[in-house]
Order: sequence, then C-alpha cells, then structure tokens
Amino acid sequence: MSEQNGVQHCSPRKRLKNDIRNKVTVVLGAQWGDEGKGKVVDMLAGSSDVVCRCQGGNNAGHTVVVDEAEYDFHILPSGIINSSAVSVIGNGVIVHLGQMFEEIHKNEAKGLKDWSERLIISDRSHIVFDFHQSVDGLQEQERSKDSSGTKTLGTTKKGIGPCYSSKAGRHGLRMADLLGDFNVFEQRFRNLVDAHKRMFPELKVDIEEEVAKYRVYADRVRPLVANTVAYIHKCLQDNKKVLVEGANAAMLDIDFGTYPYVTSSNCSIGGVCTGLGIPPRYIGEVYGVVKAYTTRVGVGAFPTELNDDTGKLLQSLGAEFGVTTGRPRRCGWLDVVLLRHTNMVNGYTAIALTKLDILDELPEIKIGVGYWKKNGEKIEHFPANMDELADINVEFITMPGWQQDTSQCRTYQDLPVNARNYVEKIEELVDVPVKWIGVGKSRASMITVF
Ligand code: 2SA
Ligand code: GDP
Ligand code: MG
Repeated sequence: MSEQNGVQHCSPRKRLKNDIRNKVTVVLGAQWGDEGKGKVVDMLAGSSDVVCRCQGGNNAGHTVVVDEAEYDFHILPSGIINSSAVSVIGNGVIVHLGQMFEEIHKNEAKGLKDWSERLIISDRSHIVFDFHQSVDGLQEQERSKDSSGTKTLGTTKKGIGPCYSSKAGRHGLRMADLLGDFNVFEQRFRNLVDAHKRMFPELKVDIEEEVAKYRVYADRVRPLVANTVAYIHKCLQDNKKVLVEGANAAMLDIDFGTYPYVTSSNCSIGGVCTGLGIPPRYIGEVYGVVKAYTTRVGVGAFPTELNDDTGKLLQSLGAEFGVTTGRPRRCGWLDVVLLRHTNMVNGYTAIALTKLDILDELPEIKIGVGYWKKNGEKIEHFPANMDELADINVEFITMPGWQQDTSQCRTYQDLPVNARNYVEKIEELVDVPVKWIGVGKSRASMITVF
C-alpha cells in the first residue's frame, strides 16, 4: 500500500488464472429417449477418463453392443465396461441399491470386471426404496381411474416420481444418511414410510425386513460412496477427460418436455450442472443424439406418430421395445419442430444421428417441419399445452428413400446419395452439423462425418 496526495493506492493485484481449458463433453437425448445414447457414450468412453450419470434412475435403458455381447445399463453409466474409465453416479441420480447390485451381478456374468475399483456414487444421491416403486404403481392405478384428468403416464414403475417427490419434499434419504448414524437413518426411514402410508393406506411395507436389508447395503455400498463434486472438480483440474451421459431425453424433461407426460428429472443440459455440481462454463461439446425417425414409449401426444403399416415396419425393423420394461415403442417420422425446441434448450454443438439403416427399405421418408392449428394459424414454437399439442396439423416434407443397405457403409461417401441428402436436410433444418451417423448396433457401424 502506498500513499500519494493523501490517497491510498493498492499495489496491482496478482491476477489469478481463471481460464478453463479442460471442458466436459455431454451426450444428451434429443427426442423422447432411446435414441442410442448408450452406443454414443460407449464410443466416446474409450477416450474418456471419467463417465458420469447426472440424473434419472434405473428407468433408463442404455444398450451397448461390444463384439457379440449386448449389455443393457439402467443405473450404471454405459462407460462402466471401459476398464480405463471411472464411472460416476452423480448427486442428481436416484439409486435403488438392491437393483443396482443386481445389475452389476448380471453384467459380471457378461464379462464386466473390476467394477468396484471404477464406480463412485455421490454421497448426495437419493435412495429409491421398494415402497417408492409400489407407490409409482399405485399412482398409475389412481390416474387410470381419473376419467377427466391425465390418465396414466406410462411410467416404468421404477419409483422415479415418488423418489424425486421425497427429495423435493425434503424428507428423502441420501447415501450420506445411510452411511451416517444408522439409528437416525432407521427413524427417518420409518417416518418416510409412515408419511407414504398416510397418503396410500393400501401400501404394504415390511419395515423390519427393509431396515435389516439396508444395514447390509450400508456396508456393501460404503466403499463406493464419495463426494463426487470434489472428485469431478479435481479430475477437471488434473486435465482428465470427463464425459456426461444424459438419461431419458429432452422431451421427457420435467420443465421442457411434454409435461405431465415426462419423467421427474431435468434430462436437458441444466441437469448436467445441477446433477453433478459442474459450473456451466465447464461445459464443452454438447452432443444431441437424434434417432433418424422418432419413437416414444409411454403415454402423451406425439405429433408425427405413424399409426399405420409404416409405423409398424419401423417398430419391427428398429426392434423398438423398451430396454427396461419391454414395452413396444410408438414410432413416427422425424420431427424438426421438436428438435429445434430441444436444440434451443440444450445448444447442441453437433448431432449423432442414429439408426439411419432402419430407413433403408422405405421408398420415401417424411420429415415434420411445421405445426399448424386447425384454424390454419402457424404454431411457431413447441406448445406447452398438451391439449394444443394433441390438436395440431403437422406439415411434412417428403424425401425420396434410398432403398439400399447402408449397414456396411463406413464412410460418409459410402452412403447412397439420397441418404446423404436426408442427413444434409436434417442439418439444414435443425441448423446443427451431423458429426456421426449410426448404421447398425455395433461399435464399428458408426460413421464419423468430421
Ligand atoms: P418414469 O418411469 O416416471 O421416468 O416415466 C415417465 C415417462 O418417462 C418415460 N421414460 C422413458 N422413455 C424412454 N425410454 C426410457 N427408458 C427405457 C428404455 C424405457 C422402457 O430405454 O427403453 O424400457 O420402457 C424411459 N424411462 C422413462 C416413460 O415411458 C414415461 O412416459
Ligand atoms: P438409449 O436409451 O438412448 O441408450 O437407447 P436404447 O438402448 O434404449 O435404444 C437404442 C437401440 O437402438 C438399442 O437397441 C441399440 O443397440 C440400437 N442402436 C443404436 N444405434 C443404432 C444404429 O445406428 N442402428 C441400429 N440398427 N441400431 C442402433
Ligand atoms: Mg433407452
């Protein structure tokens, strides 16, 4: 400090280095889920040090095909099969411990090794109890009786809504509670069950059996639980490559999706920051995974849905059945109004376009490019009101198909010209470049465009 003319001057402060060179890569579902996120994450996991889940629970179903083996992951990050990457289950994820251990066991039988050295679960993640899953079923039953209301949502019955409700209601239980004083955990668990029984008198819970089970789980899970916020922060500082695997998809996002026919988490970019404790300025590439057509499993409006033979053909060629529940997925044309909406929210830096090969047989392919009210008024943006969405006319453009097998194509130039035209039309309409194109399930059948 120096003094001049009676004014005190501070010496110039040493500037702190605050620039960020190491950014996180994010993979997000751009439609209603099942776009092939698992496959894209598996592809990127090979060059990642850490793969993180940030939201959702074991409602997700992510498929990874490696050589002859097909893995399906629900709560485990799809990067878990990559033995050089650490898998993180972040604070925004909700975990059913019994079903997580079952999933690990099932994948061990398929060749998953040394997972315990590579799996970290956030101490802030919430626990899904069996009764949350029972309540999920009871809520669906109640909805089905409500003739004026929402009807059912078509949930996966994995307890997602009830567990996130416990979290928002501030009586949920987290990993940190399970690993703290067990007597306190037990009392809070009893209170939580009582609160649910008051709402659902028919709910049956064997509290003593549950408590005994969680005593065992506490010891099993203890070595895996850590402060993942600090862990990821340290990884970023150490220049490690961090990849985030979004679950579900933007149109199932509780804020930006087709509410109330959505899941109970933020499946868009905001969920990455809140579900892992990553500041927004650390977000780098945001890859939107887009299926070359649209599917939806569960209830809710679907403007480009095909309730005809073409819809059935897409369902059978694309094997469109839920990975978690086995339910058939509804199928329809690609919807660009929807993609523009999710791109506004997520800001994709590039698109991974999957399942182009499923369109191989079609003589012509449509793309939904505009929504119109029945009175002829144009709808500029994706409607928030589901009655409005259910009552629109979709404007389509029609493109010629290629009617050639693309499954063996390995470069962009290998694709038939009409297939390339389709890809380029999507880029033009969504205004985001397509970086990869999927033409099959395997790791090899992903074409890198640039
Ligand atoms: P929930 O269980 O409360 O999250 O359900 C609410 C809505 O979210 C939909 N949802 C999904 N949609 C597509 N894929 C999902 N994962 C599984 C898969 C689904 C399956 O990969 O195939 O196996 O059925 C998923 N999870 C939730 C759900 O259909 C409801 O519309
Ligand atoms: P996720 O939830 O987004 O990970 O997707 P799912 O695993 O639920 O569903 C995608 C399905 O499509 C899986 O069976 C994948 O193996 C399969 N798949 C992914 N990409 C392609 C592709 O480019 N072509 C074909 N034919 N199948 C693909
Ligand atoms: Mg899925």
